[in-house]
Amino acid sequence: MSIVTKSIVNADAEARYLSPGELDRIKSFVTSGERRLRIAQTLSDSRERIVKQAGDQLFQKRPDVVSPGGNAYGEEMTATCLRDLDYYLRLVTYGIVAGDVTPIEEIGLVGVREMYNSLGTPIPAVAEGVRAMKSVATSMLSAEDAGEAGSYFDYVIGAMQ
Ligand SMILES: CCC1=C(C)/C(=C/C2=NC(=C\c3[nH]c(/C=C4\NC(=O)[C@H](C)[C@H]4CC)c(C)c3CCC(=O)O)/C(CCC(=O)O)=C2C)NC1=O
Repeated sequence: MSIVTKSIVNADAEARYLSPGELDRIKSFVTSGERRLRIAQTLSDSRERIVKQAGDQLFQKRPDVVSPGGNAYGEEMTATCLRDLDYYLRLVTYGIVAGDVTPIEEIGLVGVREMYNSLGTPIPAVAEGVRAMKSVATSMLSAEDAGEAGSYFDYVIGAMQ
């Protein structure tokens, strides 16, 4: 839910007007809109490159995951692993557009530990892959845009610690 919808739902639940604080937060959401959309566009356009380079970095750092016995060993499993990175990049773009981590949380982080544990997927290695995507993605952005985008990647990484 975006900050706009959320504020309206909260205010209407109490049958009141939006408070000055809520209007301030909506104002900063609106004024940062163009920047957030620009960032999401860049990351969406570059998704293949970001996922590919981050995968290369991850497998260099964690050769065990693509070695025999590793969770991402074999062409099909490696492709599934890269698909998961692409999922998280997509969710990061949702968060950036919404100006809110809730979509990332609800779609990709609730129950994630249990899921990866049951698949035998090492969560620290997934976090490493997301960290690599952050580094590739932010290198394509201005310092200010990188700061904004970086915080959403950090949110995902933090949830996987
Ligand atoms: C959008 C929200 C969403 C997420 C996040 C998601 C993740 C997800 N990753 C899966 C599998 C998997 N995920 C990985 C990922 C990896 N293995 C490693 O060693 C690496 C560290 C890592 C890549 C970074 C692998 C290899 C599998 C297949 C495991 C298997 O089939 O045994 C599966 C099991 C079903 C399937 O294969 O599709 C799910 C549900 N699905 C979703 O709908």
